[in-house]
Amino acid sequence: MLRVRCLRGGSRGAEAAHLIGAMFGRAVTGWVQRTQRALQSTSSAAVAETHLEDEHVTEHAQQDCPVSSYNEWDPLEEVIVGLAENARVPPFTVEVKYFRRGAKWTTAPKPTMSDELYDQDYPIRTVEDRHKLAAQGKFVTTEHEPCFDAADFMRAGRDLFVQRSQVTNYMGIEWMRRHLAPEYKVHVISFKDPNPMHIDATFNIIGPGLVLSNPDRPCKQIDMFKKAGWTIVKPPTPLIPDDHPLWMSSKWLSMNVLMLDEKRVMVDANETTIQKMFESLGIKTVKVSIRHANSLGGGFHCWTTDVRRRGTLQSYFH
Ligand code: ABU
Repeated sequence: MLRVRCLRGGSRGAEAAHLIGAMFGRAVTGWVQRTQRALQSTSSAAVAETHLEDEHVTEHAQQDCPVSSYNEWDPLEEVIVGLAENARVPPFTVEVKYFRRGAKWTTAPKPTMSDELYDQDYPIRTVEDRHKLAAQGKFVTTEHEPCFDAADFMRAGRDLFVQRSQVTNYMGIEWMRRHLAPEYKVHVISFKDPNPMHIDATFNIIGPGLVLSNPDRPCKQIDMFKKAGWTIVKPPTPLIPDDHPLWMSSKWLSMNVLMLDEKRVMVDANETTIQKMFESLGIKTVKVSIRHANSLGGGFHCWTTDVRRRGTLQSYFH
């Protein structure tokens, strides 16, 4: 059974929680509804399970750690879905429960976001200028201090892929590299993209050696993947109308999908061409309308955090 948690914070929305609940069927819908009721009846920022008794920290746990997600496609067991209402940095809620049950808990460096972190002269108007600067690896953020968004990383077992973007700098990438070494290798990859910000509508890994690569934003290191035997799939042009309001996102949210397991994907109900593409790859599509959440910022991959997937740590990149 899939467990869905709803958390307020960032650009994550309640609508997505309802949608995902509806999509997964009655059991999960009931859970989401109970969660929503609980949210309405409490001022606390998040909701936790009601059936779990308060637990003390014990020495058990590593073997049944509640947090474990080695890649983007292993069978999904627990997922956090964000809520947009009262979005803010959420207080600790499920983290404490996970920690009690054995999860390793790390807080990444929190940028001060001082003026020095931003290039005050960065050209925000002309796309040509931004293309030129992006080609030189220059973006609106400087290297004043580490900063990164997790959404600029993609997981594939022992290999992680990250882009230097408007919101992720090389110091942030280096922090992640040192933090995860030597078990994991962090590869910096780049794209022909004047405004990179979150990799999951650009290069979305959907299976072992299988990646959706945005044809508008070619990957400059694609040969590295081809040599490793990966299959590169170019998704079709999105169908979302040009006048559909989007926040900090592009129409390529169509490829911002969530894998439920290797053979099932959650995809926008309106994006029929990418649905056909998935079916031709032997991947069953679970169709959910998410366009209203697109307007708040992001697609399925953005709105969710896969807390636990069933699977083992492997290498898919040699
Ligand atoms: N945050 C994912 C969307 C980024 C993009 O549209 O390229």
